[in-house]
Amino acid sequence: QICDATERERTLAMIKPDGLLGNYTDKIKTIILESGFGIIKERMVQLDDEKAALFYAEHSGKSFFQSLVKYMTSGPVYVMVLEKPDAVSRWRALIGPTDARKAKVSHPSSIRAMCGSDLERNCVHGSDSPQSAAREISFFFGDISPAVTKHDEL
Ligand code: RTP
Ligand code: MG
Repeated sequence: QICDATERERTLAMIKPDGLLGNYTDKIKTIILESGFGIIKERMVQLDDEKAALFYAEHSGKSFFQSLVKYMTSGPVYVMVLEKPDAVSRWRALIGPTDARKAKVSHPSSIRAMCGSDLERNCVHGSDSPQSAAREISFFFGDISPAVTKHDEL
């Protein structure tokens, strides 16, 4: 049992404003649960410019940054902490490529193919590494209990 528990990994999943507006939340959560992820935490958040810019700080120098911040603040987002073995890469595989327009051709059963529109409006986010996942999970949820719980000593 301890062996299984230590193989667990967590990632941050987000339904972006276009996903919420298009009423894809229940559909996406069903896919998540049917794919064997546990949903450890979840909440709806309205990002402001400062928070959106901080979340995507790695892209701050890029041409699409201002547009990205505008998109990410255009309505609420729904953030979830997902857990299962290889959660980071498994969730990235489920959502598909960044450009939803291309996803509809190359990965038609992906989540971005289902609810995204183009390179920017791609309806979902996934952490790109375990390090990013740790940063993004604490960004939205602060310090939460770790995946492996130590048994209490009596
Ligand atoms: P995400 O971080 O949201 O999961 O997306 P990703 O890893 O697949 O792509 P990333 O390169 O991290 O880009 C972050 C988000 O910025 C928007 N974007 N716009 N117009 C453009 O050239 C462009 N490129 C990226 C997308 O919303 C992308 O998800
Ligand atoms: Mg990214």
